[in-house]
Amino acid sequence: MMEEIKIQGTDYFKIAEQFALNGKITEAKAFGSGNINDTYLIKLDTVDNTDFILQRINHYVFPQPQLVMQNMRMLTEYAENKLQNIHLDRRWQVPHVLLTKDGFDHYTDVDGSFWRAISFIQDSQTFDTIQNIEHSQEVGYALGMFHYLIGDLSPEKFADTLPGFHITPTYLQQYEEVLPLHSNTNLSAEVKYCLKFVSDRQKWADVLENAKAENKLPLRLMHGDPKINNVMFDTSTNKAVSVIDLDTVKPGLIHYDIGDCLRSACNPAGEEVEDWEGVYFDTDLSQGILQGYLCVAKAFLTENDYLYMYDAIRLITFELGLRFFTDYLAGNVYFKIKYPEHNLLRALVQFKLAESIESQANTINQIIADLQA
Ligand code: GN1
Ligand code: MG
Repeated sequence: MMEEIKIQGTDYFKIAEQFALNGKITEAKAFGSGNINDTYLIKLDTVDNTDFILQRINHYVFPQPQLVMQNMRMLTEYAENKLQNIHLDRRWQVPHVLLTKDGFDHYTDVDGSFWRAISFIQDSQTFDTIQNIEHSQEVGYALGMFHYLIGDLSPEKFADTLPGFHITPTYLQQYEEVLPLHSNTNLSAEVKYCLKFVSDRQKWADVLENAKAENKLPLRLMHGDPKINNVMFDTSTNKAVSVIDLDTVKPGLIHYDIGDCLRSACNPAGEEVEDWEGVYFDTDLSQGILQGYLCVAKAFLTENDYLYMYDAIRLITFELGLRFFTDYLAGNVYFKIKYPEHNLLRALVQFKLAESIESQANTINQIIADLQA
């Protein structure tokens, strides 16, 4: 293979050209609302749907981005193949990894930044908040399809690209490491609320890890980040057509996915809302999502999988609040922020949501039991 040519990293248009094998770039713009990577939409002058998403991978979060690409390629190639061999009476697409002119699945610029490109799912869009019940059923269906398409892949073949990801006890350890930095400062009422929120739930936070250790929940391949805006919807039919953002695909629990999907999609206000005290978990939406999910997933779920669903929803919501709060206390080193208190506000939103989940435990458990029956 040829040696990679180096281009100045700030000029993403030039970097995009490395992946634009089929045409000339007509438009390149910042895209989406990711908290970690830098994302751009690149449009080409072709008629055969070759627009793509260009991303600069955050090295702090993903220390070995080449392994992220390895996982992504294994997953997308497998899922695409499986899709070709089943009969599906609706549109479904798997994003695919683009290669550079020199045949690499990434491009490293002179600053050492790691860039990669993925096909854009044409005529589709994402939503940051759920629109209605039909929408929730489609989000659930999308997660089900995702799990179904990769269900036969052995998780051991995939690299652990993000050690500790969704291991709540590990996040608690990190939290405890940054806490002493703040013991002498004047604490606001919001920070005190968060501190108490975490300490009241500390003992329960290993619920999924214990279930995994006791072999009640098997290690499976997971998406890792199936939040609402990672599901693409066909712009004309309003049906889900793809699940995107495959950076966090790695061995884990499907419960992390179920929990993350519901904590994200059943919060009608979305996770970037100022009025955190008004945040709540909508159980009707959760019913819609689980119904859509189980249309596909019922075939491969075990009795134990249902037993831990409620815990997963509660835990991943709590965990994301804890991750935001820890990052706020640590000086905002992980999640991108727009202002210094941003991660504190995000934490409050998730904790309020977790509170709402807890107060509706009976309803949620009943929904799960009715759908399982
Ligand atoms: C991050 O970058 P983005 O928005 O796809 C984070 C997820 C969180 C999410 C919250 C690698 O995802 O775990 O749930 O923010 N990704 C990573 O919006 O930490
Ligand atoms: Mg993501």
